[in-house]
Amino acid sequence: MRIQVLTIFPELFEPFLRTSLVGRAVEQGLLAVEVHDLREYTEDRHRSVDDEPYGGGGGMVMNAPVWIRAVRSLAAGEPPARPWRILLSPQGRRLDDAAVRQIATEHDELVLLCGRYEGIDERVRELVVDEEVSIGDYVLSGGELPAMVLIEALSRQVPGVVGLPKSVREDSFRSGLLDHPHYTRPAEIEGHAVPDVLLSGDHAAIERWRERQAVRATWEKRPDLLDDPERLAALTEEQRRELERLRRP
Ligand code: 4HQ
Repeated sequence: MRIQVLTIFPELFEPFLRTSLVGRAVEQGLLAVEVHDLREYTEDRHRSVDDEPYGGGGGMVMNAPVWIRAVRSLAAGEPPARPWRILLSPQGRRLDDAAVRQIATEHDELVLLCGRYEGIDERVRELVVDEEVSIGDYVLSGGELPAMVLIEALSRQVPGVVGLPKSVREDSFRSGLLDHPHYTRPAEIEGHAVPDVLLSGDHAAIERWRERQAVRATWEKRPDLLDDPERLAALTEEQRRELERLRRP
């Protein structure tokens, strides 16, 4: 997968792209990320990218012409022959697991537009954006953190990036639910013990316990996830029985 980013703060991406899972994916050539400084596409002496809003009011608005030049120079033509253009914005489709998977499967090349200030001239959306994506209902100062969130989530969908085949398999096994609790040493902390089954060495029993715990965690913390028929259909027999017990104790 190849991702190009447009931003006035390219330096924000440097440690992120060098570190951890994303860093390794880039190093291994599984993921290519190119960060472009929007100011490189300005044509005035001061390299300005914003101006006062028509109609007045506070704040500044990012200029359309510089964005349009930049996006077209990175992603010319028509899809699927050119990269898919995503604007990070609170007005976008809310990012969730289904959206991440869809973007990852449908598009091999992306351009991510990271805005700043009070927003971007509406003509940018109209002329050079294919899709708007939001990472949640809160207001940030720029699209850079949302772009990094999207890049990290997408990278995990690229084959070969998430290393351990075992954890991937067990992940999809419990797919769509919250994770079961995790423990490591010591076996007891201030009277809080690790559940016995995890020390039993009985791997089948441990797997059944984890499946049940995933259902319980979801029931207690995110019951809305259990309203989704797709998720219910993906439950194992063990998980179905646990859900029955929770529903009528
Ligand atoms: N932004 N999810 C960029 C966001 C946001 C979000 C606000 C985007 C500021 C300039 N983006 N503008 N939430 O809060 O994606």
